[in-house]
Amino acid sequence: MAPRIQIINGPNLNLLGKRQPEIYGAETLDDVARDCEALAAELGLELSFYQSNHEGGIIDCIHAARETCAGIVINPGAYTHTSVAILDALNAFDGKVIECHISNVHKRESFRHHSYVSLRADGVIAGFGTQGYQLALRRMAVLTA
Ligand code: CA2
Repeated sequence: MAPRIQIINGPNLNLLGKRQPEIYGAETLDDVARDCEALAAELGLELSFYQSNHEGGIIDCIHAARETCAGIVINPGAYTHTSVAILDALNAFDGKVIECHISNVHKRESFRHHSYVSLRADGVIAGFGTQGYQLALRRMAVLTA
């Protein structure tokens, strides 16, 4: 059976392509989902795509993935820098985890330099724009083979 990968996007990422294109690019989240679906088919991966502006929704999604998914690609948005609860949920997930940021967080404000999620992530991508999701999926295909 094809490994299933859960892609999770956190708060405000529903605005992708609609505001601040100089930081986050012109692609919408629907564009990202469509590109990821196409690549997943090529790579032999099943995909689930989720976005929430709520910490609890993201945690519930991670819990559900425990039963169904071999890997999680997560852009936790600003929760990256604040959420021990999301880190705890990821620590209860046995599969692979890749943290993905559209912008290069290390080139931005110092409060974006620390990530709780990085303590759990098997890999971290930052600064590759929305292409980062595709790079994460390519790596997931290797890690879950
Ligand atoms: O670079 C990333 O992917 C971030 O995870 C994005 C978060 C930010 O808080 C992190 O430090 C880095 C913010 C997401 C906001 O997304 C928007 C997209 C378009 C317009 C407005 C916000």
